[in-house]
Amino acid sequence: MAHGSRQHLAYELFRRYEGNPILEANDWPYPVNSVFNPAAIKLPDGTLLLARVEDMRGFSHLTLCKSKDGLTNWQIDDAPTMEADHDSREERWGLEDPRIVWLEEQGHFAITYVSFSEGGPLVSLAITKNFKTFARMGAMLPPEDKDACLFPRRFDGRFALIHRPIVQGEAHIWLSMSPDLKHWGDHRVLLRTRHAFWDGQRIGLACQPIEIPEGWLIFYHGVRATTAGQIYRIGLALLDLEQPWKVLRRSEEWILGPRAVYERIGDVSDVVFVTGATVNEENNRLYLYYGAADDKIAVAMANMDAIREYIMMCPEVNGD
Ligand code: BMA
Repeated sequence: MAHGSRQHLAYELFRRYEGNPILEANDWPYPVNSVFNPAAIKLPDGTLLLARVEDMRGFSHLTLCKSKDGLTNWQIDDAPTMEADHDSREERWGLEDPRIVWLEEQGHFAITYVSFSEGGPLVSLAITKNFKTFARMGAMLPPEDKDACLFPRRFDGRFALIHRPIVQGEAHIWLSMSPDLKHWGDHRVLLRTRHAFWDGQRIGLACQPIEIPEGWLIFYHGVRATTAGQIYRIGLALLDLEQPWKVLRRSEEWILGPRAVYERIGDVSDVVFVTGATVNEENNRLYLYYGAADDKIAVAMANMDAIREYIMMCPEVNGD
């Protein structure tokens, strides 16, 4: 497949919802500075977002929003749904950037989020069945670590976590394994930053892994440092279905980047930061939920078959 036509497909793969942004600080039932970077999951009665909400101290908490069609008429909790546990030293400065998966075997949802304090950001785990009561399982790995999500099932009896530690100043995406969600090992780099590319400075997982027949679709954000500041865009990789530490393919180009005014201008300009996705069976579309310029929530959609066609056109990755 010619490289030009693949770039063409990448350019037009995702369509922004015409009602964007779907959620902003003004929609909130209580005073807040900004709402962004939401986890997303599809439930039988609609779509649930767990939004990152920044208060006017600059600290974040998480608030639940529900909508039947995942686009309009959001019911927003009238108080924070998950607040920092101030008795725990790890989250004195708040909770950020959650991701959600449904653990079928365990029969509950797993929320991985960033706990922030003077010790540095780290990834914590909370378990829930109903999004009303949450069992806090504590820190998963030491700081500095962000952008984490579990896979919805185990591999040879072990859970797998994608995360993004900073190691010797480098920000690559890692994969770690655990028999019990508490003890983590077999740490390895999954995807590396690519010098000179759009994702040359830092990368991190975007939404939860999406299972397709060809493998696990991994959306990730990539950062480029420019003289005018940093640009956050989204790319795509494909992992082996049974051995998710094997990267099969990776997009050379980004598939979503700041272009609309609400992505270009905000608290942090030029940021598209995807943290949640749902698969809409009715129209065979993937909905990507993202923080736009760090102060509002937007959604972009693509046909699942077109995403599969695109990722299978992307270059194969041969080991690391
Ligand atoms: C990252 C995270 C995100 C944020 C992004 C852009 O480091 O902290 O929460 O959206 O920067 O500012």
